[in-house]
Amino acid sequence: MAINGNDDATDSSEHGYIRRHHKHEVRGNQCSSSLVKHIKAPVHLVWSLVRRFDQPQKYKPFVSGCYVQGDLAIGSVREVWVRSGLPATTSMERLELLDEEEHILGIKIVGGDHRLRNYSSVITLHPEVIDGRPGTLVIESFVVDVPDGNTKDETCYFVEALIKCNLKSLADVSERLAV
Ligand code: A9S
Repeated sequence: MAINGNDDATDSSEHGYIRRHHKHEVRGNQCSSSLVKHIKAPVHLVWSLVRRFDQPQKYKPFVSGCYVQGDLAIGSVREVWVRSGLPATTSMERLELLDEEEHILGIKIVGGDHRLRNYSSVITLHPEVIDGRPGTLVIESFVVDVPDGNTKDETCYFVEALIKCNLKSLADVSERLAV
């Protein structure tokens, strides 16, 4: 039983979700953060976009395409093609966790011509009611090495800005489908 009287397993607050699913081991030279987005669309619809490890371009605005070796099993690796104008052209990413019941996707970046080393992220979806309609609370957290020559704050700011764009686009695509 947690101090606030909520039992961890049943605590359905953002705080409870973050504590349960978004704990990252953060080393001295790393930064970590989590972002929250409330989407006016039901969880099954948002999940239908998030779960597609083979098609991140369904909602990620910086991605032009993707190629996956293997059969989308845990451990599959995708090659993500990044749109021009960004500080990368490709990113190799491994599927770490895909939980169809709990709506959890975990990935690790394992390569690519960019500066995000040891990047690991978890995204979780939670049902909620928004304006009396079925909605989705999305939480995305990450941990990443702070590159040489950058500060923790700069690195966190950079990654948070990218994830905010991804979550805004996920909301736009989901809410358009939910109409
Ligand atoms: O795609 C994600 O889920 C999250 C991030 C932070 C992806 C970042 C990125 O794809 C760029 C957008 C190209 C920025 C990578 C891997 C490196 C970058 O520098």
